[in-house]
Formats: sequence, C-alpha cells, structure tokens
Amino acid sequence: MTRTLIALAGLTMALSACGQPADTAPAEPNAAAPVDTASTAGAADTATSPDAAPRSGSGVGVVTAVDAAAGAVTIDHEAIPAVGWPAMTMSFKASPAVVQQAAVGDRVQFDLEVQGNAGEITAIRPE
Ligand SMILES: [Cu+2]
Repeated sequence: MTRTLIALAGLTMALSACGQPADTAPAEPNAAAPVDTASTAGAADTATSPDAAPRSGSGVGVVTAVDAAAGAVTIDHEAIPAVGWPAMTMSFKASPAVVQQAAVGDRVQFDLEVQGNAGEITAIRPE
C-alpha cells in the first residue's frame, strides 16, 4: 500500500515537472522595480499565468506508447532546452496524422508546442 502511494507520488512529480521548468523567469515580480502601471500589469500576467503564450521547440526520444483513440503519443524524450524541460517520459497530445507516423520503439525527432502543462506534438519524423 505504502509503496504504491510512493510510486504514484513519484509519477505525479515526474509528470508535473514539465509545467514547472526551473529555468524560466521567477514567478514573483521584482519587488524593487519601480511602479509603472502601464507595463507591470502585462508583465505580471505573463510571469504568473500557466496559460501564457505557447512555447515551441523540438526534441528527440523513443516512442514508448501510442494511443490512437485518445490522440496521444508517449515519448521517453531527451532534455528540451527550448521549453526548459529535463529528460523524461511523458504523454503528448497528437493529431491523427502524427499518431499514424508514430510506432512504439521508434527513435524520433519531433516538434512540439507547449501551453501550460500540456504538450502537443505538431510534427514527428524518424531520427
Ligand atoms: Cu517532458
């Protein structure tokens, strides 16, 4: 029982790591910054909202699962510095066209778009 809970907690942490990249801007606005209502409103919103503008990048990894019905592809991917992610295994949303090009065991290169916690593969090709 306890082991199951620990395993689940570890999995949750691994999955949520994508949403909390360590090398992005600090979440708290700089308290020492001069007050400028015209510009700080927008800046604070961008820094704190998980739904900020989508980021994109490309990664390399091995497909470990394909779920055509759910439109999802799981990839054991290497680090993706463009979006601040370490190496991990995670599930990505994928269009039917992308799902069709992915097979378990394939080593692939893929383009992705990240918004908040969710990543979507926009293109995939053999590596
Ligand atoms: Cu990831």
